[in-house]
Amino acid sequence: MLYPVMTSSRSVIDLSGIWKFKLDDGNGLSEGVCLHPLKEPLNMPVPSSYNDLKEDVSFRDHYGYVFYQRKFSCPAALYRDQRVVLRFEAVTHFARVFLNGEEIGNHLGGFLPFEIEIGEKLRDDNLLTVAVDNRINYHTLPIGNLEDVWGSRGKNKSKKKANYPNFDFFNYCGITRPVRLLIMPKSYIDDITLVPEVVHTGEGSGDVTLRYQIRMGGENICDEKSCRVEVFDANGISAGAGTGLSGQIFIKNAHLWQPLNSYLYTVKVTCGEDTYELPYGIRTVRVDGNRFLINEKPFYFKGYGKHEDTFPNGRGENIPMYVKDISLMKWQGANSFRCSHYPYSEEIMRLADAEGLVVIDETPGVGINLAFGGGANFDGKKKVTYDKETGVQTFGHHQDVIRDLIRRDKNYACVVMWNIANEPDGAGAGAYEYFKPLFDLARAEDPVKRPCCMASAQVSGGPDTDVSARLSDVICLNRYYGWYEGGPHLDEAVDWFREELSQWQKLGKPLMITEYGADTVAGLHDTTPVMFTEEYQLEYYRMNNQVLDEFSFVVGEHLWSFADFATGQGTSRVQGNKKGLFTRDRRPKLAAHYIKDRWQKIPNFDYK
Ligand code: GCB
Repeated sequence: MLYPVMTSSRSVIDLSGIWKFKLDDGNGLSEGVCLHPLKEPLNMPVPSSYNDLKEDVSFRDHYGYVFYQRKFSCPAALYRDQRVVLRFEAVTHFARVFLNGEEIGNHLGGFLPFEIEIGEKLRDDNLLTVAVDNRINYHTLPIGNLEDVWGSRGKNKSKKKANYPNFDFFNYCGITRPVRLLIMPKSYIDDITLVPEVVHTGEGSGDVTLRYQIRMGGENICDEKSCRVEVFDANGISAGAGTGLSGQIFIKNAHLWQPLNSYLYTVKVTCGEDTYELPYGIRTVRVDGNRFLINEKPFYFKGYGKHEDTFPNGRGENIPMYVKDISLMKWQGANSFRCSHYPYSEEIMRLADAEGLVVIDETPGVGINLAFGGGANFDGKKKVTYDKETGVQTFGHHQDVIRDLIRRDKNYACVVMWNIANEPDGAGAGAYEYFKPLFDLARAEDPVKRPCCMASAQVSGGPDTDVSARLSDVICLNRYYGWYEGGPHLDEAVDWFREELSQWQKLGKPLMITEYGADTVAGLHDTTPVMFTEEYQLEYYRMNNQVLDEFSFVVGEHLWSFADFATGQGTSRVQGNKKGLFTRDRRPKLAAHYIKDRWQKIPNFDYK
């Protein structure tokens, strides 16, 4: 799915701004509120999560639908005889879209774009209403529980109908990314797939055969011969061209995209009346034995898992913060991050491509674990994650999000690996049967066959029990030795961590730590490093890093987490998760300086 850009044949009209907004009282849809102007609406920005923008817990934790509405007009001269598409970059989690009193489409899944053709339906003045459902359950990704399994541990349980996330981040919702009108020729470029074959010729250069495939959509598909694909270098000089809907272009001595040393070509496609331009980096990535190779050189991941989480946007797109975050990453000597735990805005993917940040791209497959912490079993009934009747019912939707994610992100050089899920029940009965077809799907869908992984939970055990041993190309462990496991006894946790890594080493695959961290309340200090102080976080990382450095098959360290972030309420969360190296407003904690010092000494390549 192509990102919306303006070209000589395409217009993009941004519908961002203040929309009308209303919480549903449970009857809105049946009373037809989406068909007429909303009565007594609030004002609400798009894009943004709505949760933190008005006061009161009943607003922030509202359960069910909310309604967004705006009027718009579009100059007829712009869209006459053109294809008009309404594009939503992300609506969390389920959207029903109404235009001029008619329901025109819906979409499940809160983190990927969807489009609806509206050409015939446009009038001079239009009323657009979006009903957004924030409810999560065993059918959605991420997974929600039907009762509060993480909160009160006493015998008195809330009977409230509410969202009970089976994951550790606040369930921010709404129209979180832009809404746009796209206007393009009726015969249009629907998709571009690029597959480079690279003969490496030197540091950052190679002879490249770029195979391309163009898919056209719409009416009167143009003559194949009218299709021209041209590659321009960063100075705008032509580097090669081809004709036809598929073909190959040879680029001698091409400039490769490298971590922290980005180089982007522009691929310009013209077919019939339509033109599209794609920034495109050329690089190779593969696993070889227990090494992770980028451009055939052993890469070491230094970075973080993070969240799209800022105040007061919630999960709403925050472009200045994307720029700031990447600046902080570079300040610290990081070279990579993981889109935990859902696909991020394409703005940050494009930025990572441009800035040379390496990205592990992730589906919203989080919470697929009903065995977690005993949580879901508190009522005494054993819940089995993959039970066909009582377990999660997400397999079909999981396939959809894998397809849609890869279709969206397949051409990004920054993306080097697909993470299929975060901390699923990797040792549960049925885990292999659930995940094997999903790994197969990702491998089949990706034209350049990037490695695939899952971020494994400690509760899934070691290589004998965790299905990731069989499925992942890179073993990715979320481990909390010295925090959940053995905290505060760092002197013992160090041995347990070492012992576990020795087990995984026998597999002969590369391994990276995709999460490790300790909750740290900024400003809490002590001469004795006790848990939650900045000093403890520092000692925690020192201990863990010492172990990581002992193992040559460890190809990376992603700290948890880049910055503090909002979560649901619970006895172990102090106004959110405090494992950030930075506070939520991006101030460094003590350990951030230690990590900076460490990472600046660790090269991106050939560390081990
Ligand atoms: C994890 C999860 C992450 C949590 C983290 C924590 O393993 O993947 O979503 O936030 O632990 O801090 O507990």
